[in-house]
Amino acid sequence: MISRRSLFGAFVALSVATTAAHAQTITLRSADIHPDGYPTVGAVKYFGQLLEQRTNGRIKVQVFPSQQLGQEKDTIDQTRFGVIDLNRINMAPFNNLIPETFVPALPFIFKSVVHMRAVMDGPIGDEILKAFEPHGLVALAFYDSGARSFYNSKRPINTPADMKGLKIRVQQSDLFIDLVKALGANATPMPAGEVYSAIQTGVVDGAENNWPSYDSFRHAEVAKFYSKTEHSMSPEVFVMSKISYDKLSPDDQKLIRQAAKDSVGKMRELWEAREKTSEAKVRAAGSQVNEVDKQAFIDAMKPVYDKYVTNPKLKDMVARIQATN
Ligand code: BDP
Repeated sequence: MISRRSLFGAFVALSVATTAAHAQTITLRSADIHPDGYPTVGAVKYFGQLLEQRTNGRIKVQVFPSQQLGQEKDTIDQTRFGVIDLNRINMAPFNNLIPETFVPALPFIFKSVVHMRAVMDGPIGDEILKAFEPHGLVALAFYDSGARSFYNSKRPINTPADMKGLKIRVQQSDLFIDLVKALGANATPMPAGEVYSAIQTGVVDGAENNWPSYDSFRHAEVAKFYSKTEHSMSPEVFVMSKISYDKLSPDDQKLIRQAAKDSVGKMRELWEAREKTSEAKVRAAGSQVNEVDKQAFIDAMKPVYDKYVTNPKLKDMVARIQATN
């Protein structure tokens, strides 16, 4: 027979357990400058769904798209200080902080998407992910970002000579400034959110990006000439604040890492579809697209390699990438 006391005891224990379970419900806030529906936002939401399923709802992810938490560079600091838990961001704004991150952004370092994935999915990719840790960030996964090409409001670019004198917006990365300078154009670093009006008002003549961003940022409306230089495949990276990560149990940390890895395939699926629809959309809306003399662009990039690939570690990494099939 159960005594009153033990019934009471059982009730208390249960409510404590419930309270404890409640107290342990964790919601992680994730930043993205892209709007809802963009592949990166979709991939992080998918990551959140996986986590929620695998923890029976104990860990949730709330994505703040459309620059709600700020431009990329601001969100880096907030993530390092633990104000934002997760951040999907391009590698370029990390270039000045973490030298390893400029390696996959180097002009023409990858021969193809297949080559890029082989490198980023393998040991070189892991080394680059690890390089974030001393900077207060746990880099969880790379996401595809296609190839970036130049576009502008003035003229088609066929050879580097056509770039001469153009004012081109770049991401806030010295590597990208030098890349544009090596082509004889003027580089203006600025956050993505300011580029549309900068082109519209003539502060810059153009920028460089992949099809989905050219479309999604509506740059196609103000810069009709899209020239397929495909000069950089600077990937996206999904990072977590080390402060937030360290608060989790080792088991939860493992779940986070695994769910991030498992979201890469989803990202690639969303990305491939979006590249096609964006390209078709901007072409139909009147963008003038042209192929370029690629070799001339590759040749013009030598000074960038000479300036950036200087120490033995980076030289070795570049050599290993070039040797990867
Ligand atoms: C897009 C990236 C985004 C960058 C943006 C840019 O997805 O993270 O911020 O380019 O050019 O392709 O700033």
